[in-house]
Amino acid sequence: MIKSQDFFTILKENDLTFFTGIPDSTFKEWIKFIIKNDPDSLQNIVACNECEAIAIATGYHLATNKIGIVYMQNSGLGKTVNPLTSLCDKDVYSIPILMMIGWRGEPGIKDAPQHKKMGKITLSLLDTLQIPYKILEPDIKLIQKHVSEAIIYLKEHKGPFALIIRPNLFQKYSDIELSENTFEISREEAITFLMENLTSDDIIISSTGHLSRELYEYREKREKDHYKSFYNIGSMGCASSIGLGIALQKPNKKIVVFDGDGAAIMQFGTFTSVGKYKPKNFIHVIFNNNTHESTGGQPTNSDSVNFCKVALASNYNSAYLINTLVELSGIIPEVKKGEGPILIVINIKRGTKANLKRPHRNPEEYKEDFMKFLTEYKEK
Ligand SMILES: Cc1ncc(C[n+]2csc(CCOP(=O)(O)OP(=O)(O)O)c2C)c(N)n1
Repeated sequence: MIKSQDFFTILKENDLTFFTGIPDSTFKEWIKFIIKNDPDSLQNIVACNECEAIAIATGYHLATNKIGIVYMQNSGLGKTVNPLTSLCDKDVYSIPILMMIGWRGEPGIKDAPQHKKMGKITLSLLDTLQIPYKILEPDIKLIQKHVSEAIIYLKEHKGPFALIIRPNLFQKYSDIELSENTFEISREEAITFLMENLTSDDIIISSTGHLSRELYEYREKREKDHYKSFYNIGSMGCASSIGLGIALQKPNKKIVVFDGDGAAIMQFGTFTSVGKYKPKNFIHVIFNNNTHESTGGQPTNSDSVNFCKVALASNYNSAYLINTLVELSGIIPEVKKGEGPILIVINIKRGTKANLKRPHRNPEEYKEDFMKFLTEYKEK
């Protein structure tokens, strides 16, 4: 393992002090380091998605003639293909960017199913994009050499270069947690409350990370009615769009989306699609902890966002901001009677149980049960 400080020293020697991206648990200790050292010795801009991060680093380069670093999990690499090919590529504007890509799903290493395909194709996708890369080994001298090679390439060829990061490259940076929020409800309490008071027979589409895993645990411990859930374990930010697609086909069934603040921000445009097509049976719940908790608690930009105003301005019918279980309980009758789209933002504190379970069956099996449930519903 290497120390984040040693890695940063190498970057700083090469005038690389600008960072933007979406976090990955693969290098959460490194991200803790850049958050803690921003803005003293570096600048870190929290992006809404990886595509945007490439564009922000492009703007940084245009304004300074320096090279920005974009960090991401390899699941976000797909989102960057458009700006990499149509903005940064040498056939277009030739923008040098150093990418740090967390390698989930590396062949031969056990990982969750949503990482399998991208893990397998990460290096070949970079080859296809004609982006050279180095896989970083835990050897600081070798890393120094790779960064020097990257700099030579970036300056000569003026195009993107990638550093591939495996889990556990970085040592623990510090025990200091990233900032706490002051909210009082836990995600588990909010899920339990909603499941028991609002959604027992509804369809729930849940977002990537701890949220789907907590909902899974809820169902696993009780009725085991997983068939009413679509656990959107990958494709971060897509839960509300999946919900929209179902809601429009099943107008008599309530569709409840359990979303994260980071995920909602990642695909913010979805608010406009939901508002435009206005499904009456659509309830969108955002569990807002102001962080990407599932990848280590890095901040999202939600502390400066008013989700309720965004939803109303996008043509949702109503929107509620909830801080306590009493408030949540107070809106349930209205929400049950009300016409969608309805947004409920629940401010939740950080934290989750250790060793949260993951859905244990093959995702396709859950999908088949879920589709059967939807079909049978139609026949009723
Ligand atoms: C496109 C993409 N980028 C990054 C990730 C890695 N990732 C998984 S969960 C997560 C955080 C989700 O944050 P939020 O929606 O706020 O939910 P929380 O983790 O706080 O429950 C991230 C960044 C991913 N799965 N997909």
